[in-house]
Amino acid sequence: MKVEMTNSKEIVNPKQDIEPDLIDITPDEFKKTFLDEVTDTSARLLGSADCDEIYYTLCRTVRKYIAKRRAKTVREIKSKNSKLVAYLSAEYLLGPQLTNNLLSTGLEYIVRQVFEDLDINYEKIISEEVEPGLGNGGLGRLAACYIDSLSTLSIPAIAYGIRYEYGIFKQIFENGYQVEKPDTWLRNGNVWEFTHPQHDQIISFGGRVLEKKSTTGKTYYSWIPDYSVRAVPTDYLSPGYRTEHVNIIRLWSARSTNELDLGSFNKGFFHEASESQVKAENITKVLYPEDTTEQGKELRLKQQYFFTSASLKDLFRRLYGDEVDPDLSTLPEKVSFQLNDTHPVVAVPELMRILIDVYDLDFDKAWEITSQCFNYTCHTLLPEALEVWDVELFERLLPRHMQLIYQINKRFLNKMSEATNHNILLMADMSVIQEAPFRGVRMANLATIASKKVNGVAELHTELLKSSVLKNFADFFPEKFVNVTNGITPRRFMKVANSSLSDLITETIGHGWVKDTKKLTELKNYIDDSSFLEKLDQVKQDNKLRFKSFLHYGYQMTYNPETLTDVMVKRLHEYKRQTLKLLHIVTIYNDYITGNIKLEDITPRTVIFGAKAAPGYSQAKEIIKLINDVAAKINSTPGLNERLNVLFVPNYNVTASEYIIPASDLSEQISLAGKEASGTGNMKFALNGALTVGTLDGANVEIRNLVGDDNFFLFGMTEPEVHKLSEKGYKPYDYYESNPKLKSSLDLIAKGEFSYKTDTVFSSNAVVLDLLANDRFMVLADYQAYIDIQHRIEKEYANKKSWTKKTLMNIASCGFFSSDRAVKEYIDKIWQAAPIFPDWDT
Ligand code: 26Q
Repeated sequence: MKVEMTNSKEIVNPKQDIEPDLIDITPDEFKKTFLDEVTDTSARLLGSADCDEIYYTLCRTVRKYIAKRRAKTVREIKSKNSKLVAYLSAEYLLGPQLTNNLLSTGLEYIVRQVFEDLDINYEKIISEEVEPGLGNGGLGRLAACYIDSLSTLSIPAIAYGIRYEYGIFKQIFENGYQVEKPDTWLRNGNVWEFTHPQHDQIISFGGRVLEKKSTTGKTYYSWIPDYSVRAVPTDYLSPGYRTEHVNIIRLWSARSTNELDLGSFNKGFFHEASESQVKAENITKVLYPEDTTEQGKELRLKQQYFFTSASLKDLFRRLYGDEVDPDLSTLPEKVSFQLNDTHPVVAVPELMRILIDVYDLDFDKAWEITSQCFNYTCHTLLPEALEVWDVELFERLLPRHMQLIYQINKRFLNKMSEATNHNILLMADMSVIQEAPFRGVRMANLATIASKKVNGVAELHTELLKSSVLKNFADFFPEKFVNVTNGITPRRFMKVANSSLSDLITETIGHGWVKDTKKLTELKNYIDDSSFLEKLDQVKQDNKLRFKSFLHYGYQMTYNPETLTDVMVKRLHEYKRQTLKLLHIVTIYNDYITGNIKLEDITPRTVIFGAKAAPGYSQAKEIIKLINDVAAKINSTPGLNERLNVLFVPNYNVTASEYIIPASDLSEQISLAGKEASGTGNMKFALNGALTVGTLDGANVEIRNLVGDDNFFLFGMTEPEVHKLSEKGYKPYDYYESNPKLKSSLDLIAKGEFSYKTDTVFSSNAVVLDLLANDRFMVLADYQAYIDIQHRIEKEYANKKSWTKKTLMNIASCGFFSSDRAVKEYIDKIWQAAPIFPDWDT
């Protein structure tokens, strides 16, 4: 049915009565702008434009509205002289831009109408987008959620980062093995970018430092670098939801400072002619696909310095322009820098260098300012994941910064010496410089010393930080440490990803929940309302059908939407324990083939995996291979495959998450207690009505507290129990010997049951041997508890109505996990920034 085009604004949005739009445009007006733009960008009429061109044109049209709002925001920020939040992060996992921008502007309904009228398939056009995968996982996605909330809350902010030419690799499977393909996300250009070459910055490396005396006798230092590169900024606009406010994500690309060497070129030395360009551009060529520290990679340190130095200089340009002698003592009132983990911590000595060497401040004054400007978010608990840079490398690349770090450390240690009565052990632990196993710069210590506030990302994590990794710092500077439990944006992970659920919620309690998720608790009033519960079921079913076609068209995978959809999607890491899920699957298989369980007693279930392994993490890659092998066997076992299926969706990313999460019944959050700092997937699932099976780890603890014990499937050891067991000496083999089911499942894997080709037996062995000999993350110790809880889950799932009620309780109780709440906590506890459009308390 065609929608009538009209000039009347009242019927623009069929849901206008419940969800008012900000946008001041009629479908006819939009249609005209759009059609003009088609011709303008493709020199064609609509009829002969292909999908790609239509996608591009639509983006260009939408972008205009956001650009206008951005211009207004800039004017507002300037006139109010507001404090700025500068978020420094090496990663941003932004996800597709078009859907989010349509939502934020309120244009979505108009576009749907206009497209229907023009006979254009909206869904098809939307799916044209290649997402910018400029991050590895949780930390990068968190940064993207926070910038969305900062915009929605009208907080002036700039998110600084790197415009990697190749983002996180594209994962494909060959013979069950992970194969990495380059992510060519920029191949067709990117329509959302605003590049500002006029705001470039020169970034230097290497060389030496000269000590000089001024005419007044003052010693000063002059850094004579070896070489420099150009940093060119490209902005992505981040529009707030239903507000005029638009922040930017400013990503830096490296370019050569030299033009092509025409002399060499004319002599026919083509390679030499462009050598300096190639060398410079290498800096922002690829995202490191590791999500734990890869020690000692020079290029990685270059990336870190490159983007933080460019960002600081950009900020000085904005704040002080060409002022010769600005009042720098008020810098902490003008800006707060948030360090997203230790990756941008080299910004600390860089700010010191700017203040001392460029603006001629003395060291103490510079330190007073610097230590008021920075704050540090820690995202890990694994001591081996803390970044430590080789002193020799640091000195070679950034000699002046190394000098400043020594000076910072010396003053700090002098103070500590006094405070601790020269306790050498304590000082060695807190020193920025480690002596063994190699001389290194400990970035977490530097960050902690330099920051006004240090935060963990979930309650348990912050407590463990204070009692383990950063214990001595927390003992001496307790006021520094705060907790801010992570959050996720309800715009992308509910409104965009799950429009059926969002519409049902809005119909039921009004639209206010999108900006104030506390309102979701009102849904609890419907716990006994059968018609509401039926609708909630229907939403899940619709989402499962949507997921089914995603799997079918995208991956040629068959999925039965009538099954318990059991999902584990996250990076592949031993501590996250994908192998525990695997052992559960193998146990069901084993029970089936040995006749321990009848087919009709098996709960129909589809297990969905999604996980990328760092290319250099061989054990993780063996686990991927084993999951694929087990999946292949299960899916081809007659009888069993009518009840149990295992689907490993390749290349899990934000786009895929938007299909997978809304279709899930069960969310697997099964890390060893004390290892997952927070998790954010866990929040996305709960807010979309999946129930969690989880350990008391990271933010699971808080999810469980909010949803209640009855609505959360808890299992496994607690962190203190884990601690005790490792003190006592953990012996995985004892669990193997004493548990026949566990033993036979592991034996089955080891004997090659799932290795359909002899050359793949290795993966089975690698995984089993490690579990028996080391099992660093105590999979075997939690095995029985996990099997038991899965039995309980099956029983509970059989009672549809009670399951749906639990679903409702999860959605209604998890409003706390909105990134708006998290960002407000950062504002109150850490940044002391204020909104510029005054409507943020709605
Ligand atoms: C560091 C140095 C060299 C190369 C790579 C890295 C690197 C890159 C990415 C180290 C770590 C990361 C990413 C870490 C990460 O995503 N951590 C997750 O952060 C989430 C947001 O706070 C938490 O919810 C997760 O618990 C945590 O694992």
